[in-house]
Amino acid sequence: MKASEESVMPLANHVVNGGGMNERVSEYLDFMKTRRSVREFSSRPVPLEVIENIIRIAGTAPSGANKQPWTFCVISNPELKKKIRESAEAEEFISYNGRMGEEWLKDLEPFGTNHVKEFIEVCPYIIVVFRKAYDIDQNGVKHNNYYVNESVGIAVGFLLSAIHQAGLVSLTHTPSPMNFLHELLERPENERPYLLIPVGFPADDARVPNLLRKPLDEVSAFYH
Ligand code: IYR
Repeated sequence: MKASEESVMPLANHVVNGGGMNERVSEYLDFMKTRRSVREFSSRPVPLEVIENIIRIAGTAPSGANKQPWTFCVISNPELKKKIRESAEAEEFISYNGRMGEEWLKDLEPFGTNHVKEFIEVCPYIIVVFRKAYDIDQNGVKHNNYYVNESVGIAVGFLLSAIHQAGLVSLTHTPSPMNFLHELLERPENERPYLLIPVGFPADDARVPNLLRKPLDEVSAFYH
């Protein structure tokens, strides 16, 4: 199918003009290498406009048929954060005490994680990402979304990069199962919780595990 003439536009200049390509991408690599998941947050406030722009950046992600099948819920309300923490910890407690196997516990050992999720209450904002399994229009009619997991995963990648660009830190937290988020945030029936992401400044004494990233030859295969 060909897009109609009226619905197309030229690309932004920087895409067409390849000058400085290697410098830009090398700088971006150095910058992204410094991004880390953080589990100890400061309660230092973050301007809401920054969070809004971070979400706008996530919203520029490609998605199946441009359906943008996501909702980013931003929670700063202390009572709601407390309830979310309690429910997340209850599920995590079960996971860490028998629900998941020995291998899981061993794989997580280097990260020093446990069922205590203090960061949910400490950080200024939690972003809970929902994926929209389908859309519901104003008349209550259901419409398909496509490649929803892929689309929302890409949007979250953009979100994490934007959080890093803002000089803030985040954690991709996956309380499991996380249906409690659907209830606590009173989301519509077409939405499913995808990830819980605390956002803020790191605690002064925050430490991160000393992780290595796999080298290029381990994560790629070239076919010239
Ligand atoms: N969701 C749990 C456990 C956990 C699982 C994986 I895989 C991680 O990379 C990190 C944590 C938790 O958040 O503690």
